[in-house]
Amino acid sequence: MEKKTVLRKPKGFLDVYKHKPGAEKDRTHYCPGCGHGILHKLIAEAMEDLEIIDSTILISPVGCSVFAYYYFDGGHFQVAHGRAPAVATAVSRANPDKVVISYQGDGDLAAIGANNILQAANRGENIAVFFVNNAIYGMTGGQMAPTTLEGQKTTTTPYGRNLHTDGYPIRMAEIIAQLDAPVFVTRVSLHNPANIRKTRAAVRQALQNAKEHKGFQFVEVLSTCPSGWKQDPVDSMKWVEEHMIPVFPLGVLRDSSAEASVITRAEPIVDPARVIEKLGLAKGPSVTFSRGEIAPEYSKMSIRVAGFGGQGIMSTGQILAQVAMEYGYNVSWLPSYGPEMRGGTANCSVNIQDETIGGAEAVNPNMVIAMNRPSMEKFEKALIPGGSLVYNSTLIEVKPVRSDIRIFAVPVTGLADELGDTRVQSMVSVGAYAAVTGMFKSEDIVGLLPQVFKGRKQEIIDLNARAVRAGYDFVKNSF
Ligand SMILES: Cc1ncc(C[n+]2csc(CCOP(=O)(O)OP(=O)(O)O)c2C)c(N)n1
Repeated sequence: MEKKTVLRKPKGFLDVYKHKPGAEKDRTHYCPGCGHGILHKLIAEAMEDLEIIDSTILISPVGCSVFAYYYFDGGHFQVAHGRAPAVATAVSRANPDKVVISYQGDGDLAAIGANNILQAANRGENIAVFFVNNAIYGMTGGQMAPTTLEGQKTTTTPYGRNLHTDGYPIRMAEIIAQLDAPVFVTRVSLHNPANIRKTRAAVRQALQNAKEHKGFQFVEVLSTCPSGWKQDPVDSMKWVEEHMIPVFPLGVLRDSSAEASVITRAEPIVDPARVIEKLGLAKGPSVTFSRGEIAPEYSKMSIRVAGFGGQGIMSTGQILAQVAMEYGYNVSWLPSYGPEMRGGTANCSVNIQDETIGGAEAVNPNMVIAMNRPSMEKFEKALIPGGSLVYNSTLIEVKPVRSDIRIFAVPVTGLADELGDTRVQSMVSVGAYAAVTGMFKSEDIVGLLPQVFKGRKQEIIDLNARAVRAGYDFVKNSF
């Protein structure tokens, strides 16, 4: 029978690459001559041949490979710049039967994420790291990376990398290889077919070890970036051979695959039952207050509180969450700080609902409490149609622009000042929130204040009680 060669996409890839909703293409977003596509193919083939497609979880980074989730037919997490090893650690420890891949560029792994990778390697996490070293920050247009060569021109080293001012190229594989824990550490290259075959073997070795849960695998892959290097693909391949390999020699730096024992980190260090008991969670939710009638639009809240640092933004959110717990709701509170603490912008997200909370950030809130103008301008847009905007009319002189939301102008700072202390603004906001939503009774909040201000003087508690009532009454009397 005649032998036929069938060229097809490896099954480790998805059938269709959905780059953008509605724009399905059958090719990748990589530039011609880029090494990422070749390495992607080698990984996808190995996933198929090692039968790990269903058990692979891939952590994609920030950089040109951010879109790995468009291509691979495995589980995915996309993470913040440099944080793939940390997320891979969590994923692998929570799922000890899975193959966890951390795919990273040199800006990602060797600059912003350098400590992350070192600590994960040193702990010998059960992960396979593919480190694409193209000597440059590709995605952002070709800035210097820690791996940029001496004399190499980049957008941030227009006269070439100067060792005296910019330091030396970092050899990550060598650094990782001298740690005790890693099992397999190698450097390979994609600059010609013979080396692509060696890379193929290295990818398989790393993934085979990962499949057998044999600890930390590190494959550094020298790769081309014709766009970032301002060269054509053919010259790029020559450049790897002539310039990169002398600085980043190829070969296996460490391989204890044969002797490495299977590492299992499934056993929790702390017994979860003890944690539950210690935190008092075993008792179930403590419901102190009974709920009143709540309009359907306020029965499930996703709230953004925003303003200047120092305006009590974080405490407003915390107190809303704390009070809601006493009514038996599930709650979350997530702070987000600007670069400065006092005087800078700050906001927090609060969720209050009966269902389990999936994500803590209030991306599309149904309530925004804006304490200053920049916060209102930023978060008014995010409100869902029909959502509620409570804004601090003492400090915000402009009017909200949307007509499809409910608007509550509350002079939060003014009401606090009338009580003699601007710092009680947060309690005025909490009172206003209670009146707008009907979710809390003002006297319930007041009843909780001794607990909130435990150990503080009675006069502070009384002042805050007046602030809650001031915000509550203002809304009740005005709207
Ligand atoms: C915290 C943070 N800082 C900076 C950036 C901007 N940024 C996006 S990609 C990138 C560099 C990626 O370079 P590399 O890891 O080498 O990957 P490549 O694009 O070359 O594949 C940077 C600095 C960001 N997205 N997040």
